[in-house]
Amino acid sequence: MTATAHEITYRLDQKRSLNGAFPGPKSQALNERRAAVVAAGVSSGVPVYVEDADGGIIRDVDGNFFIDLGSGIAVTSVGASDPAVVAAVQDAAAHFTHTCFMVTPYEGYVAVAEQLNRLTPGDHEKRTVLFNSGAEAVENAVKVARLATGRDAVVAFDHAYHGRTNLTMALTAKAMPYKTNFGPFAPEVYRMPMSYPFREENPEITGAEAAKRAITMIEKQIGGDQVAAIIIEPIQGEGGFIVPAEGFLPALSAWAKEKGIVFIADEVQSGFCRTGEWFAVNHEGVVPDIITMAKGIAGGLPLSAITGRADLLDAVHPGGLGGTYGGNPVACAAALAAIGTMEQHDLNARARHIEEVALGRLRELAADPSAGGVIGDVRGRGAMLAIELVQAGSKEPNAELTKAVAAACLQEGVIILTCGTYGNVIRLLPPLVISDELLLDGLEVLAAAIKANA
Ligand code: PLZ
Repeated sequence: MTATAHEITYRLDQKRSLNGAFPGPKSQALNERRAAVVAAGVSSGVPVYVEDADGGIIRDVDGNFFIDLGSGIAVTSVGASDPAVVAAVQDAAAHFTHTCFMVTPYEGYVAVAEQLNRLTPGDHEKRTVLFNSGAEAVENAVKVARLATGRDAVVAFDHAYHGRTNLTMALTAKAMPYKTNFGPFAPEVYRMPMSYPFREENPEITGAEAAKRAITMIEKQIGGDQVAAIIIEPIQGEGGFIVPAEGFLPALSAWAKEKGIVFIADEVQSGFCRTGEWFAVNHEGVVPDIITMAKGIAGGLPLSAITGRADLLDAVHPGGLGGTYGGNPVACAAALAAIGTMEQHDLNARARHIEEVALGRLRELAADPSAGGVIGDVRGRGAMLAIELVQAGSKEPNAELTKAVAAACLQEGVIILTCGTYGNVIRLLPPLVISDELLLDGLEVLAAAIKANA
């Protein structure tokens, strides 16, 4: 049976509604206050301020109801105010907000580690460490890989996004806005060609061949025995929701194993039911040595984690890993509740249902002559879906149209995110608890926006 959102109860009316032009007066006033105090380097895609959010709806301070097709960048998969998460957070906070796990430990941290060791792929012995952000998880995965292997080099891929801290900027591929003028960057990071089916020169290239291409370059440019880790997003997020050709990830991970290279799957964006599996690597049966997690893990609270082979993680000397806030007790309580909600409502099935509903609609739209041939590619898994917009009849990226479509959607009350190295990808990341009605309404708005702007 296909899962529906019917058993999910909502606090806010799940309906798009705008009361006049926005930003309304309250949001405008907040924007003015903000401009005087918040650094210009932090920008927001949507000019309204949030007052409440629930299910697939974000309500602003002026009473506008927006459809949320972004989940705060793939975070609020269980919704922005899942009752189980809210109750767990309230209860945890009422007892203690912090003690520092490195000083006086508590059960929540251990319980989250138990859950992550259970849910991540592979039935080998595992260990977990908790942190605060995705970037911090990535940094620590690389630290562990370097220590455990005694090697320096780290391999990342074209179009990769791994964060904004110094090492993760080096791992991230795109200069603007993430890297430009923020260097110098960490050394010993090497970039290899990704499998990007839509943009391959040879459209016939298989996943195994694309892996071979990268492996040959690694061997020639670095030497396999110099490489501590290969880090890859199994479905690339910020880089454009790029799903590598089938066989690419298994071939890479098999080669890494052969060479003693730590294979790190960065599942910060793709993890926790987003793609219809607990982790995106599960679609091809790949078992990473270390997996990085954040975003969807804790229903909106800041928490991240690395889970991996016990021999790698336990190689680190006591005191070598940690941080003041890592595995904060309130965030741990939220994670346990969010994981509970994912299991109780079978959000993996919900994500697959969203794929069924949305992918069909997007493919129809791509083939619809009134969309003017601007949808070059439709791709993704589960509730991590995208369309790549091009100049009609070519593969030339169309960033201008992408911006215009996102703006037109927002104008109609639908929050839609863009991404991609070329800025020409519209991505859908709805909360997994969104109702079919809202999802379909959002997709109709998107279709109309494309037709009107194509
Ligand atoms: N790895 C795969 O997607 C975060 C970044 C938004 P943090 N992606 C959203 C932005 O412009 O800053 C991300 C990711 C993958 C790592 C990260 C980093 O996670 O929690 O933002 O540090």
